[in-house]
Amino acid sequence: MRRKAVDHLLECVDIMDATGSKDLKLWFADGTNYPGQDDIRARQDRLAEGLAEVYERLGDDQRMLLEYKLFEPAFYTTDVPDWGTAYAHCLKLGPKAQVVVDTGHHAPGTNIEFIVATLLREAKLGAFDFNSRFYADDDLMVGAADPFQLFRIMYEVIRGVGSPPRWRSCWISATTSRRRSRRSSVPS
Ligand SMILES: [Mn+2]
Repeated sequence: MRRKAVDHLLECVDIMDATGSKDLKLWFADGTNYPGQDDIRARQDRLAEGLAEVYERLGDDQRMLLEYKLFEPAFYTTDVPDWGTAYAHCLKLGPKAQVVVDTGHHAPGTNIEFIVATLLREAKLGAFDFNSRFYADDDLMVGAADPFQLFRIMYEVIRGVGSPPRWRSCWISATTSRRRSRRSSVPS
């Protein structure tokens, strides 16, 4: 099963080559629902191993973008639950690996602009998914729940873009989500 999953990602890079796509954006739904269901550390080892194989396959002008989410569909552990885990994997992989910040993927009260500022300082902010949330991963239009938070995030983005030299080596891609009236697939 793991082989199949990694091969799928490698095939994605083949398609990137064919289409001229630059970014392999990854969000993993994997996790566990109950303590003891699986070995947390071993899962991280397997994840790192798989990511490394795909990273090696990337071309010089291609990036791997790793997205994190606190929970859902798993409720106990998620393999990439937060920016720290995503950052640790990306740091180990190399400069072509960067973190995706989905603004709807944090615990209530999280200081997202601090995460943005920190990742920008480290040249590890690769992309945004601009969403908003009242409860969990609501996928509402960005700024819906807290417009001032969006302002604070953008303030850090503007500061980060204007602060060389480390920022020069990376750039941000962004997508915005619209609320899906009825989800037919697992949200990312
Ligand atoms: Mn997302």
